[in-house]
Amino acid sequence: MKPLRQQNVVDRQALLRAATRELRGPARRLFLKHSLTLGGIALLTGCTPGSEESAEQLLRKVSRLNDLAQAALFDPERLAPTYPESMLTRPFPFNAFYGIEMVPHVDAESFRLEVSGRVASRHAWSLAELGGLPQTSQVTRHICVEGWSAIGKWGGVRFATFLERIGADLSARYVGFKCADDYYTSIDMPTALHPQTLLTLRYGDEVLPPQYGFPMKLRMPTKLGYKNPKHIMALYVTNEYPGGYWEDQGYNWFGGS
Ligand SMILES: Nc1nc2c(c(=O)[nH]1)N[C@H]1C(S)=C(S)[C@@H](COP(=O)(O)O)O[C@H]1N2
Ligand SMILES: [Mo]
Repeated sequence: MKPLRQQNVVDRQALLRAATRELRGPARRLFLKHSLTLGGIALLTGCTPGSEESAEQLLRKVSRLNDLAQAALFDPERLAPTYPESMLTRPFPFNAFYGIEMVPHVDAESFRLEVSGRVASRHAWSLAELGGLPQTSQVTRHICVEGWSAIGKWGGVRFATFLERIGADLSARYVGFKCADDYYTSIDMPTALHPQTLLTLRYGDEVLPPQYGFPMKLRMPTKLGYKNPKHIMALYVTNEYPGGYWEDQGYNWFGGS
């Protein structure tokens, strides 16, 4: 337990150094004094709110600072709440950037999960192979920024186990996901390795149904709904910031709950 905590402290300091390095002299002093007035934010981000365009840029930069803060505060050992099965929300809500009639239907037989980037093995995984890895399940709350939350039960492989199997570079910054609809997103490596982050193949006691993301959904009870990709077709490990479908339209990237 100790080494992980120490690691986390080192990461926090590294992040703080990275954040302060980004700042110019007067802004750094403001940052250290915690005097985050609007003028302070303007200095901190190098943006002056005035025109609509610069206000937008300003908000994006504040959101990226927020990512650094959330990453620094993220505790890789802290568990999100779990619930008894008696509290499952029925029916579990469906949500996507399109209506339920547009849900993609992926062929189970021919499906292969593509793996690329900073990994030792680019082997593409069949559903049978993924089902052969150690399975676990959990009952957690999914929170959507559209104003609803629901408790569901998902089962699958610990994502940390999967990343180890493919020989992923666990010191890389991001894991990116490409989905069967045009959705895409990406997460930070500490969250990818969190013990409750599961590559899920099942919902409740069934194979994950199409509307909930067949063939698989990455389920993270430490992140908001839009960070949890459904219909994953490909994933990659990278140090280049990959963004996401909603994130590129202004949603906060870290997206912790
Ligand atoms: N591929 C894909 N994944 C996605 C989305 C999407 O539109 N496409 N929507 C996200 C959002 S905003 C939410 S709230 C959840 C909804 O998951 P559910 O349908 O299982 O409730 O999926 C997330 N993952
Ligand atoms: Mo959502």
